[in-house]
Amino acid sequence: MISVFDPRQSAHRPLREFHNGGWSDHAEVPSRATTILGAVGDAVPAADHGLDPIHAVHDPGYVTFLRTAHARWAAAGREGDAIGYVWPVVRRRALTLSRIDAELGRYSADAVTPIGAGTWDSAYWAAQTALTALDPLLGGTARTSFALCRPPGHHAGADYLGGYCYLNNAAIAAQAARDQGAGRVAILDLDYHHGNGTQDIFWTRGDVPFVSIHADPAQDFPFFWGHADEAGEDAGAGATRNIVLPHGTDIAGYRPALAQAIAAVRGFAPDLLVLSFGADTFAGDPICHFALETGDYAELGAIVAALGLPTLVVMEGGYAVDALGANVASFLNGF
Ligand code: OKP
Ligand code: ZN
Repeated sequence: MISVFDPRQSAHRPLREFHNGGWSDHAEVPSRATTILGAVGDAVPAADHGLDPIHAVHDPGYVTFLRTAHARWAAAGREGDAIGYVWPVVRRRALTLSRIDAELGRYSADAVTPIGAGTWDSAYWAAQTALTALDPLLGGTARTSFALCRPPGHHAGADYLGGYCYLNNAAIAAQAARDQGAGRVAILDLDYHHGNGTQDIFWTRGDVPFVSIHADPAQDFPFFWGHADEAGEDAGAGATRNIVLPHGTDIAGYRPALAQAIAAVRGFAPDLLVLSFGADTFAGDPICHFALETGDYAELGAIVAALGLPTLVVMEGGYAVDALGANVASFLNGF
């Protein structure tokens, strides 16, 4: 299996996180990626595919905001990371304002996703990492590849950041595959959290079906998306499937959900699979509440592999840094 990792992804180093009403260390740390790299061994760096495939998914105004936000925050006299603190609530009229404080609200879904001096570079190279890992699948020289992306992407929508995510790496790769001739590209999201950004991006489309297993959003982040009755609209009606599980779910509870998700993916008869893989379903994850064990990931990998599809595995979450390398390696070995 080909793995892609780009060291420029380590420039993103969020200083701290607003957590339970106070500040704590940010959970999405650079060592997440390097510990996975250590466990998977060899990886090639990303090749630059430019901005076009990013703009094929994300609003150019949002991309410019992301690229320039930290410099504008600093120019406004602020120290540290740029973080939004005022949002245009539902039913407020759409205003176009250029003040950085206003744009942070316009283009973000939460206050846990800081923009620092290195954020754009890392998000850009994470997207390039996914695109680079896709190439051998499209070229027919590999059946499976692993994009070691950081920061993660599945909470980022076409014009918003959130949930530690800035550019939606999986969506960018899926769209690039479509644009290069893949007929139908399914996205299966096995991160602990619902991939609301991915769901939003493909909500009205039938060519990129989205299937996700995640913690019930009635109980957990991102709360406002990912409920079982959300199924897509217009040409996308029925092409979104959300399978929700309660806190405490272990492999015995996860297995039937995965069987259901696999059946859904198979039903869409895709030409290619993009797998948003998070290891934050691990029992020891510090911010999540499922109970999978390291050995269980090999079973998950084998079950997904049995679909027999060309598969791009895109790294999403996983915050138990000490076990993260072993969990990802278990999944990829099982695959
Ligand atoms: C990103 B990915 C605040 C809780 C906020 C955000 C979780 C983002 C997860 N105390 N949690 O899906 O792994
Ligand atoms: Zn997650």
